[in-house]
Amino acid sequence: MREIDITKAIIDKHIEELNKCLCSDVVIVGAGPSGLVAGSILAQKGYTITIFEKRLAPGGGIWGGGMGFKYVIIQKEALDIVEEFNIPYEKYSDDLYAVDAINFASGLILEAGKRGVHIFNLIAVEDLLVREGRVQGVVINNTFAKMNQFPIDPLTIEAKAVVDATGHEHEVVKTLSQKNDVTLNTPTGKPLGERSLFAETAEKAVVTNTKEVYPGLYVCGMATAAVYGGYRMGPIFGGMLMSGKKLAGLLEEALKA
Ligand code: 48F
Repeated sequence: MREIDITKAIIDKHIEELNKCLCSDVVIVGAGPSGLVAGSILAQKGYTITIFEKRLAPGGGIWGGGMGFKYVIIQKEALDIVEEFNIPYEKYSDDLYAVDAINFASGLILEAGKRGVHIFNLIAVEDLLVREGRVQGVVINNTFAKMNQFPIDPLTIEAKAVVDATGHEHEVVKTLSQKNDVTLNTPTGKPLGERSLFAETAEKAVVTNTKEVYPGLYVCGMATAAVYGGYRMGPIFGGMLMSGKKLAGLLEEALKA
């Protein structure tokens, strides 16, 4: 066994997979719960789905549970999605179910991989391809290059649709709005900013506000709160799952049209 054969295998496989994603059907930015659910549902239907995650571990805000206590809560109405992803859960009360955060994150990630979602970690989306009034792709860079502000030029990926699933940071919508003279589909044309914690209202709004925010750019999960002025909800995750599922439906319709 030669060490360079191991190296070559890794390089070959990485480049092979990245090449498959150059013209993706959908690029999802951020591998949190909403992005993973949306990507998994669409990949199962045969679409080429690429998720770029800037951190080492996909899973976003799931891993830390509530304040580092390792359970998260799912409400009854989102339980079908937990079951679809084969994630173990326990009934806690009439409408609240407890899920071990580690099982939850790893279950969503594994299922996404099995369904053929291309997840690339340590890659940050730093800009967008905007042409003729439409988002047509993303501009990506190595996370360390971005963190250290090294002067390294990025690469680009084309997509029929791009999704901001970056959570509280709403990095994609923020970048689009700050760098371009564009009007978003919000009351002011700009991101409205997130409001304080109010779980029940927040959970409903996350689903309602899952939509196309600018031609070719969709928003799901916690990013919807930052873009549309929704409330935080804390460690209850049903809204994230339902947002991902709703997004998959919207994108399927758009991709068919
Ligand atoms: O925040 P996150 O988990 O997104 P989400 O699907 O879920 C939110 C919940 O986790 C939690 C909550 C539930 O009650 O409030 O916050 O909306 O995951 C977002 C992911 O996006 C990545 C980030 O590292 C995280 O893993 N991300 C953020 N900006 C970029 C990015 C970027 N520019 N490029 C790539 N990944």
